[in-house]
Amino acid sequence: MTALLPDGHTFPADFLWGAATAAYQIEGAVAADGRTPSIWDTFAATPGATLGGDTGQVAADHYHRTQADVALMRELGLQAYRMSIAWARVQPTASGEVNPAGLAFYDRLVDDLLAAGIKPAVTLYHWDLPQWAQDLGGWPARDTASRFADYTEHVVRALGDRVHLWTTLNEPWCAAYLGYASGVHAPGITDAGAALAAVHHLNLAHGLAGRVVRDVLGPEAPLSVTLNLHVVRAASQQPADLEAKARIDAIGNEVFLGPMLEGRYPERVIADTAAASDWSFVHDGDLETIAVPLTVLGVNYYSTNLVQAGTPPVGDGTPGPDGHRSSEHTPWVGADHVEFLAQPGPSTAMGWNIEPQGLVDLLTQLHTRYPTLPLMVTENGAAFADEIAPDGAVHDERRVAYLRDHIDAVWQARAAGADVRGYFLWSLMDNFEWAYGYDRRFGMVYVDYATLERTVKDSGHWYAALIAAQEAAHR
Ligand code: IFM
Repeated sequence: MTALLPDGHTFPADFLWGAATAAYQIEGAVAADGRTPSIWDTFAATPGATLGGDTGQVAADHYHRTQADVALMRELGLQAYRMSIAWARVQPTASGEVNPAGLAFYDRLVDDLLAAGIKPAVTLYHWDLPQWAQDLGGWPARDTASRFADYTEHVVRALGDRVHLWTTLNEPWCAAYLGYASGVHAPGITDAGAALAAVHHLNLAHGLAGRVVRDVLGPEAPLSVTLNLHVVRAASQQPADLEAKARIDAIGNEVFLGPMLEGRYPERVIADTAAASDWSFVHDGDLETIAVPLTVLGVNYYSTNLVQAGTPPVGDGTPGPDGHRSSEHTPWVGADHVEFLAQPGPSTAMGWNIEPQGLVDLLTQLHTRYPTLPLMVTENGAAFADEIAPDGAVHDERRVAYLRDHIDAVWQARAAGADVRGYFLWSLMDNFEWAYGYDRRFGMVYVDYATLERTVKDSGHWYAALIAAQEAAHR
């Protein structure tokens, strides 16, 4: 087996080792026990929206296999599991009435996890907005933030202090810009002004929901948000290329970090996007609400971006798969005259370049900027075209190498002073990779979509061995 980590690269005893998934990507059972459609059910049913027309109808059928999946997590030695809740299971209609069967599913799952010695880390929103909420205006509508806070209150009261970490949103960048600007994600809208309103209302939803978590569970309740911060590099030190980098930083990162951690929208975000919006959706008091103090900042990292001054970008900045509908619209609102460059070196099946140093840079820079804010890697992983080998195993050595190098990057960031408290591998199992359907496999557990049988890949065995070795180092 591939070496675990370089000798002596030991993490502290309380460093949290976990894996992550999201409701729509694994659960299936889209009409079970009172659940109603989310925007992803509607979007995936739209011809051409996802690769191969794939939908989350069955996904990995986790809804019907939770006990076996939790047993598998235990076998792997996971200390924590990051999951998300499907809002449309909890509040299936616009009345906001709670569906007890929907909540009961998560109640049992949390209990099963705890019984297996696994800490539940719960994300309240991982992109599956109820369709009814979209019909009322979706994230561009202010009321969606209040509705999210109401939903949060029901979930937090039900699961309470059994949850190790509450995360309000996963990657609001994707929800806002891929959902409402480039339209490659649900609900498939292409309206730059709507995307900016969505950004603000997602930020507001984070603040309102975070305050609900604290109101219900107390001021020390563990609270986070997960951001897919972009590591952006300029192709040269020429002023025009540096300006291109600053624009992507602003619209990709600062538009969330600013309000959430500093209680302000940077002036350049407003200025750069003036052609699309006057930002009149920001009301007095919103920024104070959004800047709810966090226990830890969740960081998702996969790759880096290289930009230069040039023609406006199209699509989502990554190569689209053959035959997949590629958007003519850019998610990079206000970033005209920025060009994304292909990067040399190896990449994953997503076309994303493999660069562990980007994770070191991201974590150390965040620590320098927010020295008292602990960090958690809430997603990191790689898609490759895995297959079951004749010996019945999945020999995914490129994923093993990716994980080893990135986990060691976390170690290096810690050694440089960054206060990183945990690492969640994306993903526990192969799942519905949004617009790419089932064509991209991120799991450390292989899912045979015909039989739904699970097979632990070599990367899963490697990760289990790593966790065991890290634990043993503290005995
Ligand atoms: O599958 C997604 C996940 O839902 C959010 N972060 C990135 C992953 C890989 O694309």
